[in-house]
Parts: sequence; structure tokens; C-alpha cells
Amino acid sequence: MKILVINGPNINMLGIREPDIYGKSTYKDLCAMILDHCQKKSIAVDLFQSNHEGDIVDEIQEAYGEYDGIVMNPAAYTHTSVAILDALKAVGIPTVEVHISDVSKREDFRQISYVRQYCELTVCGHGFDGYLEAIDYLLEKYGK
Ligand code: CA2
Repeated sequence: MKILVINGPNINMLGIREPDIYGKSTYKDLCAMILDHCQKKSIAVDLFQSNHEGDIVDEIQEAYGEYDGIVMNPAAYTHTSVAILDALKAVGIPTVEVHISDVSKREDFRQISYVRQYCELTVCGHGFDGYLEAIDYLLEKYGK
């Protein structure tokens, strides 16, 4: 079982500002938490973060045939990117959408998610734990 975790723009800036929305922990802390969880569950994981939509599309395309699942926080591209939705549909890998904050209680422009149409599950507002819940969903799906 091999999972790819993709984070979109500015997720690498976590902990620097807006701690009331995203908490005080950093992207490095998030990566350590995910790696530790996957090690405990004996699954392979790769982590990818980019500020560039096309690079995220490339990463999803390259995941084809390589990964059993994707956990993805597309960040601001959630609300704008048909290209990321199309890439997910093209590779057909089971995907879970994660948001650290509860986007349902935020601005109107955050109520749209293009990727949600493809994702099997959306986890919102559970902070960093949301990523672990997404991984556990994929584990259960594969009966692990
Ligand atoms: O809640 C989430 O996980 C989001 O995907 C985070 C995105 C935001 O655009 C989405 O609407 C919801 C933002 C990522 C990080 O943004 C920062 C803002 C200030 C300081 C540090 C990071």
C-alpha cells in the first residue's frame, strides 16, 4: 500500500501567520506527523507540496500506476482548479480531500470545491488530524 500526500500553495507557510485558523504548527510538523502515522501503520508514503498548479497536475499524472491512494489539500486551488479535477479523473486513483480549517464556515469563495466532485471523502476542520483520518479511510478501503 502506497499513498501520495499532496499539498497546494502556501501550505509550506503554515505556522507563520493566521494561527487562529490554521494552528501554530508548521509544514515540517505536518510532514513528521504523517510520516510517523504511516510508519506505525506500515504503509509507504510520499509527500509533495507545490505552489504551482501545473506542477501539481504533473505530480498527479506521474502518480498513475504508482499509488493506491491520494490524500490532497489543494489549498487555494480547491476553489479554482478544473485542471486538478481533470488530472484526478484521468488517473483514477482513490482520493480524499482534506482541509485544515472548516471551509464550510468561511468566505463564500471557499464554498466551491472543484476536486470534491471526484473525491471519495472530504475531511474539513479537523486540523492536521484530518490528514491522518484521510489516510485511515484509504487503509480501511483496502482492508488494511
Ligand atoms: O483549510 C485548508 O486547509 C485550506 O485548504 C488552506 C488554504 C486555503 O486557501 C483554503 O481555502 C483552505 C490556505 C493554505 C495556507 O495559507 C496560509 C495563510 C496564511 C499563513 C500561512 C498559510
